[in-house]
Amino acid sequence: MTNNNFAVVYAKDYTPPHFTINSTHLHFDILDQETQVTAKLQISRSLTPQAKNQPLVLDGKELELKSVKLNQRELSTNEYSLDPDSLTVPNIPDQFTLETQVIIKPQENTSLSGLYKTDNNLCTQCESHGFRKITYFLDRPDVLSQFTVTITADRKQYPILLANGNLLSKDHLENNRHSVTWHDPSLKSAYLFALVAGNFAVIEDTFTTLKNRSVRLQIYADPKNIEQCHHAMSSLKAAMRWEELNYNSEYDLDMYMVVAINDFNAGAMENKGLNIFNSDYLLASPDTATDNDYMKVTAVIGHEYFHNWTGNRITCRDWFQIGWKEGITTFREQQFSEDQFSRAMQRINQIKLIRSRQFAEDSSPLAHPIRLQSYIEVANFYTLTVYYKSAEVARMLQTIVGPKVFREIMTTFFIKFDGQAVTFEDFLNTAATVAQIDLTQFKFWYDQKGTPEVTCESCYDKTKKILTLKMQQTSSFPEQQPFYIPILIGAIDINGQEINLQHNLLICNQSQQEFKFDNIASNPILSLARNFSAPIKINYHHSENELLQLMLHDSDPVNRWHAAQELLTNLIAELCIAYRNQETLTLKQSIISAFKILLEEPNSDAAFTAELLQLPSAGFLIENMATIDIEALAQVLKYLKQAIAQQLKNELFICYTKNHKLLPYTIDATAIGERALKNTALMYLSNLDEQPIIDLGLTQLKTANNLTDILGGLTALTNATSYAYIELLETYYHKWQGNHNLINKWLTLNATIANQSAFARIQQLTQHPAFNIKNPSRVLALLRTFTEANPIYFHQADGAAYEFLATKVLEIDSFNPQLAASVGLALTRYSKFDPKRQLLIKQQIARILKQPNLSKNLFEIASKAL
Ligand code: HT7
Ligand code: ZN
Repeated sequence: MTNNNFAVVYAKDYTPPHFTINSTHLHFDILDQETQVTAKLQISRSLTPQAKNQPLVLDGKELELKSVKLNQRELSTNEYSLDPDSLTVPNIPDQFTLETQVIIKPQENTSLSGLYKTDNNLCTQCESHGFRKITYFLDRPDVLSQFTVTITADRKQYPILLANGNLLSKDHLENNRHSVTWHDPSLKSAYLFALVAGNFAVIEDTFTTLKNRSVRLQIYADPKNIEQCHHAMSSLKAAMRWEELNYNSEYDLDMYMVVAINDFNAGAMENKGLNIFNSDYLLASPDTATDNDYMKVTAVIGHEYFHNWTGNRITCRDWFQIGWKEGITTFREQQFSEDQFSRAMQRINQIKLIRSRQFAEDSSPLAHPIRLQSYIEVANFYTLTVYYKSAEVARMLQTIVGPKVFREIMTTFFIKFDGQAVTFEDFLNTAATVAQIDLTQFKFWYDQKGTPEVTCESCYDKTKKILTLKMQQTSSFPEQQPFYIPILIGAIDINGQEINLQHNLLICNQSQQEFKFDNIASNPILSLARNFSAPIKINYHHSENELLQLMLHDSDPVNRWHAAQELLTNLIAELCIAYRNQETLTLKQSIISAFKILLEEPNSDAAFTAELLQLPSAGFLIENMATIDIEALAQVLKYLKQAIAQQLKNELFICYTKNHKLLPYTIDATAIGERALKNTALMYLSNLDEQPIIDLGLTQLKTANNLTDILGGLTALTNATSYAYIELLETYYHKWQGNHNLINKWLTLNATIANQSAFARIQQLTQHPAFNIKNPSRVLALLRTFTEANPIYFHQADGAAYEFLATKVLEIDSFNPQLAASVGLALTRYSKFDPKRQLLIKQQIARILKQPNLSKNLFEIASKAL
């Protein structure tokens, strides 16, 4: 128990369930003011000695219990006991049927967990602990049951009634009501249960598996948005084929349904055969979704589909194992996306996320290993570490064993553990057996927190032609064991030519190590951790000239980009010092020349060139600079953009014109790349604040046939200091106000404008009709974007933005604790800041902790943050 009386759950306390639920029959009677849920469970006592004589304890929360029947006999209230979290029935046989009837009120459920109302429809979210808010059950992932679900509702209000599996029957009832029954033949955990009832339109397609089985595909959405579902449908078919070709796994049911809703606490949910999506991650049309949104839809559709094997058919034994299902699925999603779009740009975006946000999590008070040891509220741990660091660990395993063996590991695992609830050990043991390697040390990646740092020193002996590379591994948690780190290495010479090394994969698995390479003809420029082969920080001193060579010539695109970022980060750090010393800021000619080459080189992958030209984000700089001087950083970033624009005006303009093609909108890699590059050029140019550039932005707005270009134009115009953009934003609000996703975009755009009025604007926007604090997408678009994409103004010196955020977090906590905890995370990333700012943030955390009736979600985040 914590001092707030919240129980802490420990991984070491896991015990197998005392009962199994062989079959589950649910009946939902959806009425105006309430829903009645009747659950008939066929239960058997487990054969383990510990299960003997145990009472049945079912999880249940916020349920109004009407009756309990044991083997059809109604129990009197003294034959069972109830507390706020459970129903206990003592004295039960080894095999029995238990029937409960409860009343729930979805229209009053604001937490978006369990059964809840969204617009005028009903839907469920059961991961992690939502099912217990629907009925009494063994709500734990290692209890797998076969579900049959009947839903009865008004025919007009709820014409569509969906649940997992196959449709068994449909009936018209009296009083304009109807009823449907669904049966899911697969065994599934309760968290994968789903129900949707409401008024939706549908698009349909079929997918024929390689074994020639036909699967019916349906995507449901609000009738006015149904035409925006075609991209999701083609992505789904691509994902299904990709999974067959790459992992040899076929879809198992006859139907696969996806539903888009507007109120959702995450991106999407992989419920068996009935995925529920936040509409932000499903709907796409040229004028409502950017290129990034299109790619996101493909990625999330893939992610939820890939869960069918890694998560659903093979599930987690307990919630401490979520990093397994989320990591491996995220890795598979990334592989899929890399195959669909620009590989380099996809990988760079994954790395950006890790290096700016996951590393920040690792260095915050909420740092945790991929496999947690304890939690108060597991919903707080669907984190960057659990998803993205875990995906990097899966990728490292692939790097170590090679793609062919990795695939063999996966297919062997699928066969061996199908239908089971597993642990990380089950996966690693399979991997070790198939690859015939010892993964004991590799496992530390799952159980040790923090970002390892590898400090490298190289020495080249010109006469013997030997290169010596020394590595030292350290961690901010000194008690930890060294990690098993695969470091892909390459080298180029001074002319940018690749130098052949005898080995390209180094394993750094000790605190100190030395590697030697012979026959190295000339002094090599090292390219370390190619393709970001491990989620680590590398400390290695490259001279400015070496970084320029790597940026222009490395054969590894990731390290070309990495070199550019390092070069610019070093430059920004130097300029910050110059700014503080009141020196004149100047931009090095070498960087201008390199940018010139990039702008002028024929771009076979324009999306990649656009990435190379980006300045490191403020978030990345905060995480990676030794000291943070927010005021200096704001001025230096402004100066740098202006200086680049001034000195490369011609080249940027030509690049813009070359890549600005008024063609019909397509989402192929070439078109996406050209738009990215052109909008990068426009963004730089907008810093010149000159009328011809403003006109260019305005013309782009007028002629654009897609949202990427519209937002490119709007971003440029809001960036140009002298342009009166307020009116323009209002015009777009009126243009977009009927569309949920466009209003999210509008709020995001407002929240990213990095100028002095940023914080005042955010405050005002929380009162704007566009904002709705009850809708997670709106809250994230405005508040999360402000804290993460506009950190310079979130961290303004007086701490007013911290106080404002804490107030909003407390308000949200009263109706949606999960969302409150997620937004509140911004107040836990303070370790990089000066003592004054740290104090101001901590005061707000302390204020949160003093609040009576704090949810356990927010309590856990805030108490750990102090
Ligand atoms: N597995 C899903 C996680 C999720 C979730 C977790 C907690 C609370 C609400 C949630 N909604 C979805 C999504 C995924 O990773 O695919
Ligand atoms: Zn997932």
